[in-house]
Amino acid sequence: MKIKNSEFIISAVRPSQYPSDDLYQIVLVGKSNVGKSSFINTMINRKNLARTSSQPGKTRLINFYKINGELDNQDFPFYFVDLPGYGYSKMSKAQQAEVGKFIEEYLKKSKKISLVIFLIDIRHNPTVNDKIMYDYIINQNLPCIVIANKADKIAVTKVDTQVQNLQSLLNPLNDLSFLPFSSERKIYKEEVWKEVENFFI
Ligand SMILES: Nc1nc2c(ncn2[C@@H]2O[C@H](COP(=O)(O)OP(=O)(O)OP(=O)(O)O)[C@@H](O)[C@H]2O)c(=O)[nH]1
Ligand SMILES: [Mg+2]
Repeated sequence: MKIKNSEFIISAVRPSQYPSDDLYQIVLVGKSNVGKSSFINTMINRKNLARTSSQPGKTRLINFYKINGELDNQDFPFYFVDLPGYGYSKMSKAQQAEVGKFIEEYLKKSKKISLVIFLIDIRHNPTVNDKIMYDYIINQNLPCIVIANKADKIAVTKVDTQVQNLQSLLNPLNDLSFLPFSSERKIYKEEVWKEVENFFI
């Protein structure tokens, strides 16, 4: 994928603020701090377009980034949509429920989702909240790929086995793509782009 330009469009808090054009929306879903915003920056070669933080729970809005969106651009234009992370333990239960509702509202009401990129941490088995979110995505019939992020945190020789292990836990049917990734080292980027491009149809 050639990234020619990328720009921040809007931080939405309600569906009426979602972009109304017909561009593909590729949305990042995952627990707080798993690396969603960093993933966007890495994929589009920008240091800090999507706001990242070492303090989880930073992204509380739905941020839309338009990629390759200039008028004369013949390359696939699309949005990366950065959702807030769920499961931030320092939030009260009520705040966590509110974030959950927010995520669900986007996944239900945006009619333009062409792909959900579901991020999990390669080091750990999926959390209870990961499982709930994963089941929700599948039950909504949303197209989805799973990214095992922070692959730099484990030995290179263990990456493949761990990705398979995570797939067997979440997707025993083996019918989704599971891929490793690392924003820290910027590795596996080409493999992930190749997979994402399959959803541009
Ligand atoms: N080692 C390592 N750290 C990463 C990677 N990706 C992100 N991080 C770090 O993890 C922290 C959280 O990254 P973000 O991209 O802000 O995570 P997020 O999922 O957007 O978090 P919320 O917006 O709070 O839901 C930051 O300190 C990042 O530098 C990775 O691949 N490897
Ligand atoms: Mg974020």
